Amino acid sequence: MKLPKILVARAVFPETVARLRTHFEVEDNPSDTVFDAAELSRRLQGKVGAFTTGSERIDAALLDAHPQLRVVANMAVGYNNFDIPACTARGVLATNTPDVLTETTADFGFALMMATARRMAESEAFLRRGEWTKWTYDMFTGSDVHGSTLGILGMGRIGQGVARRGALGFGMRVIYHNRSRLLPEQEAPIGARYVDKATLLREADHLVLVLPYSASSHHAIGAAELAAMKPTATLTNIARGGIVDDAALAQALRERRIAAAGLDVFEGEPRVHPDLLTLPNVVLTPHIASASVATRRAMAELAADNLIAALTGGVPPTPINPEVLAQKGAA
Ligand code: 8YV
Repeated sequence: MKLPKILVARAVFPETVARLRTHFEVEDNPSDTVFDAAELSRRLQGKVGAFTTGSERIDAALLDAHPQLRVVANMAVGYNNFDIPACTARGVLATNTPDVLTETTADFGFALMMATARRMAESEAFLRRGEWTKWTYDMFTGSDVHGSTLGILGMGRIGQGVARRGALGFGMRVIYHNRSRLLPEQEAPIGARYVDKATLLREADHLVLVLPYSASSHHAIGAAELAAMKPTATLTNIARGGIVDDAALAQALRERRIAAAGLDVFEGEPRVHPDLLTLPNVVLTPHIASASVATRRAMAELAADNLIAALTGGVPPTPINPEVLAQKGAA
């Protein structure tokens, strides 16, 4: 029997690829080349499914070139690399990997915020350079995390995870802004207060960005927003590059209009704005917030579960556009 053909667009756990091979004829990418649009299109010839990461753009032009494609399974919770309306219009199911990475990503967001507030990267670099010759009363003094005001922009699952850590573990006052307000029973255990964006910017001691990227969140934090923050505040971005105007942030950090930033994501990554690389008061990590071994395995397996279910008549666990399944059910 001929197996359906799929593409695994990036290197992933061999066990996941082996599992996919029990259901499909798999073209994988063990050398982990990041395909440009033309190469991705070439590799998708004859494929009914694609296992993707945030690096692969699935847009209308690609979908039009591959009418045989039925499912695109992203190994990521974020899916700004997918044109969802284009997928839905063509009956292509899109899936992502929510939930399995929530706590791991919230751990990292909190760690990055703490590293930023307490100047961990800057002080470690100082020590490694051999510059530590004596204790000094104000050496690398930062700002307290415990008891301060935690601001969350984007209060989905990961945002709530960061808020829980702050409120329950560190006695932080939590304020947040989001498209929609949480239910009272979600706000109450963490004492979270819904505020408008201007209040969030003005009152947060530590602002953490956890909102999805879209045209409407592009440069949600730019020069004006940075100017509205406290000069002692920190900004942490574990969401997506492009939500922050990195050039404006570099300028604000240079002029100490905010104290420091922690960035796991960048506009145009893996390129990083050169000014950020030269500044001491920014902690930079290479998009690793979900990178615990257990969570990356869970993400890969969930993406595989989605592909297998979608192409073998099962129910995909985490569809982004379930209306495609409803259309198929009705057909
Ligand atoms: C991924 C992420 O590692 O899930 C997301 O949205 O940003 C990360 O967990 C990355 O997108 C690679 O797919």
